[in-house]
Amino acid sequence: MTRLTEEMIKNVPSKMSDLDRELERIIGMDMKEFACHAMNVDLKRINFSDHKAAIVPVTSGGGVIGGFSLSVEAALRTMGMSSFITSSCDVAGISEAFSSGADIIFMADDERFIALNTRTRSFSDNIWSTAKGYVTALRLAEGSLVGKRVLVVGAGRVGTEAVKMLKKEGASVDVTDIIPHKAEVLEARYDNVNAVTDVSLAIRSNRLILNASPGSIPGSLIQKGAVISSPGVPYAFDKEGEKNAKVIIHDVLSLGVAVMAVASISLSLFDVPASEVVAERPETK
Ligand code: 2YJ
Repeated sequence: MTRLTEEMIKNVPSKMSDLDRELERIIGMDMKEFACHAMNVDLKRINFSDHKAAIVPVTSGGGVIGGFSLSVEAALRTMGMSSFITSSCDVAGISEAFSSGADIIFMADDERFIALNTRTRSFSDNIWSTAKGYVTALRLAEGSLVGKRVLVVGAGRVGTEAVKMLKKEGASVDVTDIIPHKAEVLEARYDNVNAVTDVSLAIRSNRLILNASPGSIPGSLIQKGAVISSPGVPYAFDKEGEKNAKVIIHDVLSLGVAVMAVASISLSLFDVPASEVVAERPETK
């Protein structure tokens, strides 16, 4: 999984209202409405300020990323949640979060990023939530995905969850990866999923694209009027791609965090089963 960098997220807090406006323009909802819609929850049923979130900086692996906790906090505050960053990292930070009465604890290492609901002792995760958010955004931008063909670029963990969700949306799915075997595994596992070995050909042949890869996509490959939902980091598109596409939905962190928050709240408010809001573990593949 791509590790975020300070450079990638440096503008997240200051651009939060731009993201809200951009979402309004493309899909007619702000981030909070959008996350509730993705989770199939009526916005009026959640009082966001009732849910106190702690963000715990984590030093393991590549260490703390400057601005990461601040960016998560900014996304949660935009949704009206009361949120704070613990003054300590790691285990001391978790104990601080509990003793401060946090209902949800956000924490990430290099592999996993979870929103632990302290009331239910279950959590939502960023992989599942990112896939959910970007599949939902693609559907809203396109109107409906029923009977349509969607290309998933990148057969990693977000891509795999997206493939499953797109099938549930009624789409037929092409999947491509620079390591063809990864796409072929998904083709073998799921009906109506077609692995395409030639990544460029796959992109050229599809108008609806969910990009969950870290690679860049040359604009010359993108169809005029393409509708693209792109959680992949770093940002994949050049000026030509932006001109050709009708819509590119992308942000580095906030949409996934927004869906994680509503998913984690749903664990306690709506008895959502914990298994529904996490990605499958790689070892079960
Ligand atoms: O607490 C910190 O500052 C760091 N331990 C954050 C680590 C962030 N984790 C990653 O970048 C992972 N690759 C997962 C990111 C998921 C974003 N979609």
